[in-house]
Amino acid sequence: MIPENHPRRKSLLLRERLIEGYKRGLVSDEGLIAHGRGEAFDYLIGERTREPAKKAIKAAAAALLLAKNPVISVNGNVAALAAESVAELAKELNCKIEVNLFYRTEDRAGRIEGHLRNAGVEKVLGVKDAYARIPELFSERRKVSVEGIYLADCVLIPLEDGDRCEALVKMGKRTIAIDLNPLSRTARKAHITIVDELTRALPLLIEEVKKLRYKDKAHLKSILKKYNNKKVLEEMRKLINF
Ligand code: PTJ
Repeated sequence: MIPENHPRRKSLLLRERLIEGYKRGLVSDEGLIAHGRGEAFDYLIGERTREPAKKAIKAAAAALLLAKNPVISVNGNVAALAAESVAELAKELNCKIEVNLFYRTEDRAGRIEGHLRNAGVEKVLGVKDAYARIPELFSERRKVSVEGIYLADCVLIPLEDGDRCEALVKMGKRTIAIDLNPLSRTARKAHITIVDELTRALPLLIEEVKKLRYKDKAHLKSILKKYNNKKVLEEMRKLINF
């Protein structure tokens, strides 16, 4: 039992959600460790959404609204922590959702699909249809759906590894990362990097999509033109004070 007034209650509840997902076979063993790394960075950024992340969230919303074929990539941690927000964001954008796992097993992919369906997602790609391959990538993450990530022009990649992020960029896709580590290769390679905790960032991204939805394309393009990911990462790094 976590006391109501515990100063780090939210963080501890998130940990419990991840462990619950682990017990249900959604999260890999390694996913627990990856979460710990995220927690450490979140502690350093003050466990709140900082200004540079808000700029990245706005740019991400603009990019997703401008995309012709956006896809949200979901791994075990993302499914366990934020299935409902992923479902809501996909609905707002009318975009596809694809399961893509680093430590891929067909059993876990199937469980994640079921979990996403329970959260309201009608169609989940990347489970039975991951026949296409991302070139020059050798991890299990190379396996993608033609209908989804393979043909997407914009991919939201929360908690990604650097190799695949780089490969997606090379394929000409606009990539939007959510990663608490501003120093990671994913953070540096993505076009837009939201350095924030996933379950805080997604609701803010949904709000921003709702706000920008009725703006014309020129307005959305001007947001992207003004956005500078390198600068945003540098601002985040300074906030952490490395
Ligand atoms: O489900 P699978 O098989 O695809 O595996 C998923 C993990 C996350 C285990 C896999 O992608 C992995 O090993 O990731 P990495 O390379 O450890 O990178 C995860 C990144 O996400 C790290 O930079 C963490 O700091 C960051 N991170 C962890 N938890 C969160 C986070 N960023 C935002 N929100 C979080 N909750």
